[in-house]
Order: sequence, then structure tokens, then C-alpha cells
Amino acid sequence: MTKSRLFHTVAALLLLFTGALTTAGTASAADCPSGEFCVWENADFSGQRANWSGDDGWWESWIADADSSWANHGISGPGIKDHVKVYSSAGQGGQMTICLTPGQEVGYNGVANDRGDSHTWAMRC
Ligand SMILES: [Ca+2]
Repeated sequence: MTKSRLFHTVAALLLLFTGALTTAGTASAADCPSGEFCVWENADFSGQRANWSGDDGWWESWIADADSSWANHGISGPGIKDHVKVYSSAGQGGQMTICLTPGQEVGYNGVANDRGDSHTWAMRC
């Protein structure tokens, strides 16, 4: 193999490798621990992330009214509260802005964007 041909082979392999990485990144789920509800300050699961395993009646100020993407990685099963309801006011008050079913990931939602102040786990939406 000539030097030039070797270079082209390596370059082609690198391209293949890079392509595979890009595909894997797009296909992977939102980065949220198992058993938790996660909220990001920006759309598409980017920016700073808040996550909870339980309810929170008063979100920290940096994420309150700043939520732009959501993921429900709660544990699912019979009799388990595995849905998550987000509310526009503290103490699960105001309006429900979004409700996530088990495993649901929402990269953006115009109605719920930048409105959440609290959430609770629930049996259903
Ligand atoms: Ca936001």
C-alpha cells in the first residue's frame, strides 16, 4: 500500500467512525438518571439540569419559570406513581403546564416553556 493510499484509507475510517458517533448521539435518550424526573433550562435537554426522585412544591429559583425540556425516567409498575405533572405555581398550584407519561421525553413544548414552578408524581395524567 502506498503512503497516499494508506492516508485515504485512514481518512475514510475516521469518517465512518465520526459518522457512527454522531448517529449514536442523536439516537441516545435524554441524560437523566433512572428513577428521576429531569428538567433542563434549555430545549433539547441542554443547559443546566434539575432532577428529582420525589415531589417538589417549590423549584429552585434558577429553574423555576425556566424549564424548556423534560424527561420522565421514573420507575414504572402497578400501583406506582410513574407520571409527572408540572404546575405553573408553587405548591402544585396554578395550571398544570405539562404531564409526562412513564419514559416520556419532551425536547420542547410551547405551552409549558418557562412556566414550571413545582411538580408531583401521579398515577395518571
Ligand atoms: Ca428556558
